[in-house]
This record gives sequence, C-alpha cells and structure tokens, in this order.
Amino acid sequence: MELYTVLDYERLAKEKLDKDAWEYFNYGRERKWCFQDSIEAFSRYRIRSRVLQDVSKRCLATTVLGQSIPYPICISPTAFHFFAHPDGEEATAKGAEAAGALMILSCGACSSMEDVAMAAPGGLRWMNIYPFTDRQLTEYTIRKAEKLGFKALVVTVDSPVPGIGAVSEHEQLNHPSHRMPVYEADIPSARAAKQESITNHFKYVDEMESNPKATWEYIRWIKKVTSLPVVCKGILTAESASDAANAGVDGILVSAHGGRQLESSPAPIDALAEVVEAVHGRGVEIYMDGGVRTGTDVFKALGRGARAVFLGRPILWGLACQGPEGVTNVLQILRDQLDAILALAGKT
Ligand code: HOC
Repeated sequence: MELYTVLDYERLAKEKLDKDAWEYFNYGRERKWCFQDSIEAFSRYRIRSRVLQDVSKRCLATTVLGQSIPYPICISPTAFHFFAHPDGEEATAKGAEAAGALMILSCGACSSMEDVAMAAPGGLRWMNIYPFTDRQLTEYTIRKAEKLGFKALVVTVDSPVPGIGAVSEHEQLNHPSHRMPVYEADIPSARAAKQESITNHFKYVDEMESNPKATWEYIRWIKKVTSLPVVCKGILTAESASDAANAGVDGILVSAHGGRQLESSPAPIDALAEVVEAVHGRGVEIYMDGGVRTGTDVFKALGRGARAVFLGRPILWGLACQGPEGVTNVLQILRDQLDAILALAGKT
C-alpha cells in the first residue's frame, strides 16, 4: 500500500495492529461525539486566500517556550507505544529526532525516560505528568525530567476520575510492560504498585492518572518545585484558561484527550479561539491537539491562534506501519502539506 497521506497510515495501521491495540488507540468516550467532532469540526472552517502575493519564500520555523523548531507540528503524549512497535517510545523518539520535531513523552510510556533520552540524544522533549495523588511520585518524575534534559513539563489536567477504565471490551488487553517511568520510581507508592500483580492495564491507568482532589494549588506547587516551564494539557474553555494563567503556567495545550475523557467536550479547534482570547497578553503560549489529519487542519489551528499543533494517533499509526521512519514520514507529510497550503492561502 502506498502511504501518501496520514489517512493512508491510519488504514494500514488498522490492518497491522492487533485488534486490542487498535481498539485501545482508537478508543473514544461513550458515543464518540467528541472523538468524531474533533476531526469533523475542521470541515466547518474555510480558508480565505489572498491571491497574487509573492509566496516564493515561505518559512515554517517557530519557537515553543524559547526552543526553536523547524515547523509547528509536534508530538502529543500518548501511552503504551509498545503496542505499536517493539521498541516503544524509543522508536518514536528516534523518528521525532530525525524529523526535528518536539516530542512530549507520556508518563504512560513503556520505555523509561533514560532509554528514550539515550535513544535520541539530539531530540527536543517535554515530559508529561499528571497531578498524581502521591506528590513524591510527581517530584521524582520532575527531577528525572530535569536531569535528563527535558525542556518543559506538560501536566494533563482533564482526568480527575478514570477515563478509559469503564470499557469492558478492553479488559483483556494486558499491560505491556513494567518499564514505565512511574513504576521505576523508588518510592513507596510505586514500589507497592510494582509488587501488585497487575493484569489489566486499564485498571493500572485508572489508578495512576486520576486524582479527584487536585486543584490549581497543585499547579502552583509544581511551579514552585521546578524551574522548568509548565504547560497545562486538557483545557477547552476561557474560564479554565484564565485559571491556568492565574496559576502561572507558561503554556496551554488545548486538548480533549483524543475524545477519551468527556464525551460532550467541544472539539479543540472550536475551543481554541476562546482560550487564546482569555489569556491574550498574559505571556502564555497556546498549542492545540485533536483531530489533525492534514496540513489544512494544521493551517486552520494556526489561523485560530495556536502557536503549534500536536499529533496523537497519527504518530501511533506511523509507528505501527513503519517504526521510526513512519513517525518521521507522518510529520513530514503534514509539514509539506502545510507548506503548500500556506502558498495557496497567500501566506508566507
Ligand atoms: C500514568 C498513566 O490517558 C489514555 C491515557 C493513558 C495515560 C496513562 C498514564 O489512554 O487516554
């Protein structure tokens, strides 16, 4: 099968992945409204081109939190890459490095932070955490991120209660590995988790990621214990964006968690403008993930105020189809499409 577009990668990944892995990656909450709408919402926006501009020299380069990137397309945190490739996130990191793309490493990764850092020493990376109930675990992960050269922390804030655990048909999908960052922590909660025999990874995910007691105080505390910039992931409204700015965050990743948390969340592309407006002039960078499948989608997200766009499932499809090379190819396909759309829209 020829792989020219991200949707080609999706089709082939569906064939290649085992059924459970596909179901896990493709999961969307309940009736999948948010999952579907995150993709379809892009079709409601039109591009008004301005013709006969000199668009011969175009530049896609930008910066995120002071770091230069060659184009504004990056990798969102997704868990368990081992389901897509035997080398897990090490393979993804290699593909990202080759493409010059920023990668956010999920704290639900199968590869350790050390192994990822070693696999792609030249790559730009941010580390994902949750407001874990055990703050020792959070601080442990932060210190490791600092030591290993991760340039920012991305705190997922949309999971006060379990998201995917209620899905009974996934219950047989076993946890792929015990090599995850949180398992490796030499602190009591992680040691206890490691000793438990965990056969159902959804149960594990639920236990680790949800903390119904977390408030913005948690983010203020993270800001105090580290000098790394902090990005909040999972914000979709002006009110939460404003709370985030008040808590001192450096960035907001507008995201609906791939439609896996709240079924009736707005599509990220729809939510973007109100978030941008809410924190305008407050020094907070805004990014977006959710439903991006073409360079046109990237262009629309940038047009509505995102500084960069992040990819979740498309990266997993690239990884499943061709390993690191597939990750690189998916990023480059979108980069090239974006470049062409810029010209067609009359922008440089
Ligand atoms: C600490 C475990 O939220 C999903 C993710 C999984 C995150 C795992 C984090 O599958 O939607």
